[in-house]
Amino acid sequence: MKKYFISKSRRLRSTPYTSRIEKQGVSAYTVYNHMLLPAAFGSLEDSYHHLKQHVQIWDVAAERQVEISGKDSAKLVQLMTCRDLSKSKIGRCYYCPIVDDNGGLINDPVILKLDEERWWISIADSDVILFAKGLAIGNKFDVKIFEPNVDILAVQGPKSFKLMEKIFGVKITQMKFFGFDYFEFDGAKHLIARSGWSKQGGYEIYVEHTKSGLALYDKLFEVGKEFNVKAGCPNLIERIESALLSYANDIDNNDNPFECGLDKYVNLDSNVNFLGKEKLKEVKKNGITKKLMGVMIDAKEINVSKSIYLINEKNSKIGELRSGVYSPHFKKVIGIAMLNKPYWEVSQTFKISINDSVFEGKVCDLPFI
Ligand code: THG
Repeated sequence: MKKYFISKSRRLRSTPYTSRIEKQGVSAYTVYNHMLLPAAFGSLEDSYHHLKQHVQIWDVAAERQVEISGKDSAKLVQLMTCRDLSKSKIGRCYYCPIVDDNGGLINDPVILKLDEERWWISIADSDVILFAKGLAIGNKFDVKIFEPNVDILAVQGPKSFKLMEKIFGVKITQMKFFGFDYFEFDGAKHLIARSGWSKQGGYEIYVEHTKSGLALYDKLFEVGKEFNVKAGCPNLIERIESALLSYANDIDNNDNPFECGLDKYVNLDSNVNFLGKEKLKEVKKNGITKKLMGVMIDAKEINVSKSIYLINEKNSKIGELRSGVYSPHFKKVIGIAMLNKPYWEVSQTFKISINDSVFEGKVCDLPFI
C-alpha cells in the first residue's frame, strides 16, 4: 500500500510532546479532535508485544477535555448522557455514551467529576463542545464551556505500576480503576487517573502545567529504563482484541448504545433527564435490528479504511466490518463488525472480499481476550 505524508498546519494541532515523539521514532499519525495522534512507532506487532510485557508512554493529548462548570453544569452533563450520574462521586471517572434526541451516539467519552459544579468530558473524535454549547444556549443554562489546556500522557502496560510507584510513591498503586487523585511533580500538581485505552493496566496523567509535564515526560523515560520503557500509542491489535471501541470507526451517530453493546451504561429506570430517553425506551421495548459483534476471518492481512460488507451464502449483505487487524495471538484477522438481525449469532459464517480475494469468516463474542 502506498504511504502518504500528512501536511501539518495550525488547524491540525500539534501537542506539547510532538517534538519528543518525533525524535523517538513516531512513524504514522492519525487525526483525532483536529490534533495529531500517533498511530505507530515502527512495527505494530512489535509494539503490541512490548505493550503486553513492559511499559509505554503515549502522547494522547488528542483526547481533549470539554470543561463544563457553573450552577447548571450537572444538569447539562446529565442531559447529554444516558448513564445515570446522580450518584456520581468527585474523584471518579465514568465511561458514558453521549446520545442525541434520537438515541444516536454523539461520542463515548470518559467523564471526570472534578467538583460538584465542575466536570471534564474526555472526548473521543467528535466536536462535543459544539453540541454542549448548543444545548446550553437553547436551555439557557448557567454554565461555562471551554476546552482547557490539558494534554494527557498515558502510561500503559504491566510495568506501569512499578514505574509510577518509583516516581510518585506507593499511594499511586492504591488507586482503584477509574479513580483519580492529584500528585505532585516538579512543583506542579497533576491529576492522575487509573485508566487508559488498553487492557494492560496503567494511568493517564492530565497535564495542565506543560513545563512540569515535559519534565515528567523525560523523568518517565529516565526512571523507566529498568522497566524497558518505550514511546508508544494506542495499539490497533491490542485494542481490537480487548474490544475497546473507537468512535467513528466502530460506532457512530447512526448507532444507538444498545446496538453497540453499551447496555450497562444506559439507565432508563431512574428519574434523571437526558436526551433520547423516550427513544431509547422504545428501542429497548421493540429490540434492536443490528448488533456489534466480533468477527474472525481466515486471512493474514487487512486494512480497513471504509466499511467492508459481509456476505452470506445467498450473496446477501448481512453486515459490515468496521475495524480489523491481523492478530498474532489468533493467527488470523480479527475485527469489529455491525451484523444485521438475525445474522449476529455466534458462529454465523460469512464471506468477505479483501483486496479482490474472497475469505471465509465467522461471528464471535466481544471481547476476544
Ligand atoms: N481515556 C481518556 N479519554 C478518552 C479515552 C481514554 N477519550 C476518548 C476515548 N478514550 C473514549 N473511549 C473509551 C472507550 C473505553 C474506555 C475508555 C474510553 C474504557 N473502557 C473500560 C472497558 O471497556 O473495560 C472500562 C469502562 C467502565 O466500565 O467504566 O476504559 O481512554 N481519558
